[in-house]
Amino acid sequence: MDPGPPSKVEIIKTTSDGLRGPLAREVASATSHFSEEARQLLKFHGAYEQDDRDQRRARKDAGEEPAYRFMVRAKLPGGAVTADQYLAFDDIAGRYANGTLRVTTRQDFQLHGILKGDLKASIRAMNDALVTTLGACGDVVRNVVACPAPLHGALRDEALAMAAHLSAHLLPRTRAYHEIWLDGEPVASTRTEPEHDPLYGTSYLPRKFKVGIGFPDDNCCDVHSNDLGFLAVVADGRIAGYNVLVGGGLGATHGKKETYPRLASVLGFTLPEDALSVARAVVAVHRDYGDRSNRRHARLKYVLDDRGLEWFRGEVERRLGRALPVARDVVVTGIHDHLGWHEQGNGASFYGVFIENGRIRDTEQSALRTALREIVARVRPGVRLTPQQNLLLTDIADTDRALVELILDDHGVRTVDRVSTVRRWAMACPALPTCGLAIAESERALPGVLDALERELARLGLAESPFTVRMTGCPNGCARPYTADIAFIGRSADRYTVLVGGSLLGTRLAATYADLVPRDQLVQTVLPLLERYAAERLPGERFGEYAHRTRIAHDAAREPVHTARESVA
Ligand code: SRM
Ligand code: SF4
Repeated sequence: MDPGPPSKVEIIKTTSDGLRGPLAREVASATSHFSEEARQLLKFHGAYEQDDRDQRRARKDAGEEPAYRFMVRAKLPGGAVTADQYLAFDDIAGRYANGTLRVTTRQDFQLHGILKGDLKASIRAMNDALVTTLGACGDVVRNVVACPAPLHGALRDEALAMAAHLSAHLLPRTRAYHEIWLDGEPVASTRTEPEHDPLYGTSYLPRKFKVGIGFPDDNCCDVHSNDLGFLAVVADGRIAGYNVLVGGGLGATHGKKETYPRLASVLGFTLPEDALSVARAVVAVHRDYGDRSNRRHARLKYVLDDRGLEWFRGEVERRLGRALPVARDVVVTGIHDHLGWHEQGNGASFYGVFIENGRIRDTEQSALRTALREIVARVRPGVRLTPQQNLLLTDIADTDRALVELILDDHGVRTVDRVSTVRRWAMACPALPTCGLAIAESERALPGVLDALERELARLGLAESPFTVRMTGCPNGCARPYTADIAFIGRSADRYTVLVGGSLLGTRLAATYADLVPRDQLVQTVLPLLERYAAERLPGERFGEYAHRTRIAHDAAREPVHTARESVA
């Protein structure tokens, strides 16, 4: 295979001297934005240069430069933060960002609207709270997702500990981050030896790399959407090991068949203590064989499809120096969103707060951000972010339950019993006005679409049926629309491609049903399907399964990963 010339980003990485490039100088300069080289390197440090797209046209017409703003993403393995860390994020959001906190689909916090002059102070303040942004973006291993619910038994704790362990050991080794943001040793000049990074070398990975840990009875992490997934094999109440899944990824480009969403394939099995070495081996195969010429073809899924699963297993085993045990017979059967009250088993409870599209903010209707700040300051719970963009308040003593409810109620926060089933399971990516890649609205549009959908579902007697509606402003798939029961994917300004037939469990891809649908006709477009579903569904059959079984979509939905007995809570 002719590898082709290295892409521009490859050259920037290799010549960056461990992700330094011109960053330190440009951070210190009084400009509103960065050069292309610094902008690319900035991502590895957890920040994106954006501009306020609502202002773009007017500023251009007025001959002004774009309204540059920065997004900073903190890397939070398993979505776990302490009360103090939560309060620090809340403070940074108010002090330097746009006054909102965004829970991401990978259990991170994102802050939007930061001015370049405040970037260093923001990142520093996160580090003061013992949180890093290093590797939250860029061509490295991203945040490791794991079920955040502190349920009975030690299973979840084990998975969470593994997420933290993998994350810490798969970070880039460079000291550039400390030098640039935390005023560590001076940049480059005093170093005589280049830093050695045995995993990432000097060119890092060809593309982002995502790791997830899932449970068969609770795939809240959509483990099959990750480049590397660990699906727990539970025996005698403990995690006996993990099935290793490789090559998941959802990004696609409209009209380009050579890019596509893909669910991960089963590679083998690992004991928990060997998971890190397996992860290193899989990452190394991506590093060595990923496409460094064409970034659209650079994810691990394309290495796998171009070269085959057997070849891939051989490469992983060669790096491990041993054969990978055969995968155990495990299927995904359930998913939970962990909302509402749940016993933790130690005299404490946790409460899952519904956060619409992950955006924590105060509005006229609900002072969600203030309520959470007050609860965290007074009750001092643990805080966990979920891969469904929600937030769990953990370790709440029984005596504090009433106080938590009172504070939420006083601030007009909708408790989960007052949120419709369809809204509870829905997700949207940020899209406009922050995302530079958005071609249509998403986070700002989905609530209105759901208002209309809720009315129809109630009329059809489907108000209690759980299924996922996911919207994105472009085909990159940030809210994981390709595994949704119903997906609206931005196609052009205010028009969407409609997909149906995915699975709430994340084990089946949806297929295209309609294209270029205007936003105000989205509900009308899926309505005939919902009517048929209401009339023809089998007992217990969910919408995605029905759509898949009856092949109502144009391109027949791809085969599921597993035929599963499904349970939802
Ligand atoms: Fe994403 C790029 C937001 C999860 C696939 N994603 C972006 C950027 C950074 C836009 C950019 O490159 O300029 C978005 C920033 C928007 C903003 O204003 O905040 C963005 N992605 C998000 C978040 C915040 C969406 C959300 O609603 O929470 C999620 C942050 C996760 C995190 O904390 O790390 C987010 N992105 C995902 C997921 C879902 C997942 O990982 O579970 C996917 C699909 C899975 C996958 O990676 O295949 C995803 N994002 C992409 C892609 C397509 C990658 C590809 O292989 O083609 C891009 C574009 C790119 O990388 O070039 C992208
Ligand atoms: Fe931006 Fe597209 Fe991701 Fe939405 S799906 S956040 S529009 S890149």
